[in-house]
Amino acid sequence: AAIELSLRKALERNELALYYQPKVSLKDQKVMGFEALLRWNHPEMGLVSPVDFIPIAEESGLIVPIGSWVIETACRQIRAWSDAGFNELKVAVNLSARQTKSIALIDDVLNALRKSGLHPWQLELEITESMLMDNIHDNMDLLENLQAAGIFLSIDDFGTGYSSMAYLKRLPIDQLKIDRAFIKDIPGDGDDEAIVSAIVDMAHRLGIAVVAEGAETCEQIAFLEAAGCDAVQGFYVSHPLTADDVPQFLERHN
Ligand code: G
Ligand code: G
Ligand code: MN
Ligand code: NA
Repeated sequence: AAIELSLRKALERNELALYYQPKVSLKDQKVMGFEALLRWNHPEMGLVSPVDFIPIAEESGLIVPIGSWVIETACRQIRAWSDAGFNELKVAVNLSARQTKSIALIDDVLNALRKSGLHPWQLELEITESMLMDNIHDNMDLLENLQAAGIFLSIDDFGTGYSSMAYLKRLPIDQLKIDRAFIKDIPGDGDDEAIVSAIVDMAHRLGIAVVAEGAETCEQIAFLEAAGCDAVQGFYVSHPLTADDVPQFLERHN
């Protein structure tokens, strides 16, 4: 299709960009790092959401070179901010299903770390709960290899994808990101409050950190803090920022 053809050209034409959404610790308000979010600046269509082009990239296999560009660009960018004197920040990159099945992934990750000089723990990889459970045996091996390399591993959109407690116990996971569906009606919805509190307690007992996604209000932040959640990401703290806007954000928030 025409869109696939123009996506194929997008990388070489410099039409892809990363936005960065901050993640803030609830313990001390410190900026821990950013989630890198891919955007396509199409010459005619304008800004295209990943929701619309990631499926095409997956289907066509273009996600492998694009994903590799995302990992390398995110690592270089975080390294540049560290060199500029900001704290040692983490950067989180979203993986797609096709990437987790690609043998190139580990090499891409190790190359990006080597070229940028980032510490492995500064790179966080996010894999959605449903993607993880879809192919749990292969993913278990992949996560074990990534963990052995020192990479920080998160389960994205947690709570929407049927993971069994048995796997949660065995998976080499550092962090859960609670899906924003559970955050949007707290405080107030007693069921969601119970679910969020229970996820936090369970994760902590397993030695796993917890981030809440999609926090938009001061009341949500207060609830999450009281529930013992480690960190938040969401419009309340900041929308995803262009790389140019990040240094100013960091100056104001640390
Ligand atoms: O940033 P936004 O809300 O538009 O993102 C929409 C979806 O696209 C989210 O599910 C997010 O995880 C996904 N996404 C954003 N950037 C990337 C990326 O670099 N790779 C993959 N695979 N998914 C991404
Ligand atoms: O699926 P994933 O969790 O990776 O999706 C990340 C996407 O969620 C980002 O693209 C971002 O645009 C969106 N997002 C981030 N914070 C908020 C928020 O507070 N509210 C809503 N509705 N969306 C958010
Ligand atoms: Mn994510
Ligand atoms: Na995601």
